[in-house]
Amino acid sequence: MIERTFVMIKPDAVVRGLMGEIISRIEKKGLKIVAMKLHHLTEEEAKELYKPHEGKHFFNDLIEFVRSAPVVLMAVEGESAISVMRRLLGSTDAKEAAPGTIRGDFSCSKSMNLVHASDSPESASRELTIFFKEEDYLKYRRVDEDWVY
Ligand code: FUP
Repeated sequence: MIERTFVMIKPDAVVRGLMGEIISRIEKKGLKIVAMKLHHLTEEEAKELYKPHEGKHFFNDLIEFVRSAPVVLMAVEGESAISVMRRLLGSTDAKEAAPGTIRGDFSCSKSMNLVHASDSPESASRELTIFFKEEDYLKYRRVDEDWVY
């Protein structure tokens, strides 16, 4: 089934110059980025995004971290996009993430783990609506009747 998921390239990846690498892996996997913006999260947006973690011991540090520099917000579509994106990322704790995954290849941290992606259809829908409106999702095809890229 074609799904749409929410992906956020976190401040550590942006500051380390890994935006291109991460976007490239998403594209090469065959997923489509249908909306994208570089953005500095407000406190309200950060708290809304991580609402399910409110009250946990790492919550305040997490909010501070995701607001420490710009992030890239994306809507990503494709066959089973939600689970495919999660596998591209690897485990939350990047020390445990398998080599070949984004976290496994570029991080050793549980908190600064480079990218967020929704973990279920319910989370995807909730998270996407925080940042995007229906008209933000753009349609395109790899090969059109008139243009071959
Ligand atoms: P994930 O879905 O892989 O992003 O992981 P979680 O939803 O479990 O956690 C959200 C974010 O909280 C993680 F990306 C990193 C951070 N976190 C910590 O900093 N410490 C923890 O012990 C657990 C999560």
